[in-house]
Amino acid sequence: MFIQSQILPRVRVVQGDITKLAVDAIVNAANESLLGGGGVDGAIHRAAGPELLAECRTLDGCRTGRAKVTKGYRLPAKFVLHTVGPVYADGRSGEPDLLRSCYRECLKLAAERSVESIAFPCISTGVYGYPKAAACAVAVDAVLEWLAGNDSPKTVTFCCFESGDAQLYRERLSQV
Ligand code: AR6
Repeated sequence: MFIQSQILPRVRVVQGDITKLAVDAIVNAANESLLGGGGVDGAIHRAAGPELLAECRTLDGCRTGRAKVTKGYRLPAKFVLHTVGPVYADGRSGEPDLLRSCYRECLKLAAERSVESIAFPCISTGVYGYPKAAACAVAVDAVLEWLAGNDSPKTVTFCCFESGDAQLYRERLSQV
């Protein structure tokens, strides 16, 4: 109870476009090439400008479940943490561990850069087909676990593009 009362004020849920958020770092749900795509990846590259792609070309891709960092360029955010969520097959092919790893790796990179505020989209729940409620449970549990053991980042935003997703996150957080 004590731990939850300390942690929950550090978490918020917003509905909207992650490229507009004035946080220190936003997370991109990318693919292993890190060379752009559709969904939130496309939106982030459009908003950041071509310098983002130029830096991504120097990174040599990213494995599923891992993360790499770039600057934010024309975004309000100073950093973009590019992570690659799992493509959902049947839920028994390592997807939950890989998705949990995306959240942890981003939080670790953020902490190493003393990032105070970070925002996550709903990784893997678009093109990659991860069931939304199951992905939400993994995301919330991974973030709360990290916050319980670490002072940085100070705040975590779950940025949901769709209102149904925001509802799922609010419900999950109200249950912890
Ligand atoms: N702000 C916040 N969330 C967004 C935005 C936005 N501007 N646009 C979409 N979403 P997806 P994935 C949400 O498909 O499933 C790309 O082509 C969307 O509603 O972007 O991890 C990459 O290059 C959904 O909840 O990412 C990869 O090839 C969430 O972002 C592939 O898609 C994730 O949907 C990655 O697939």
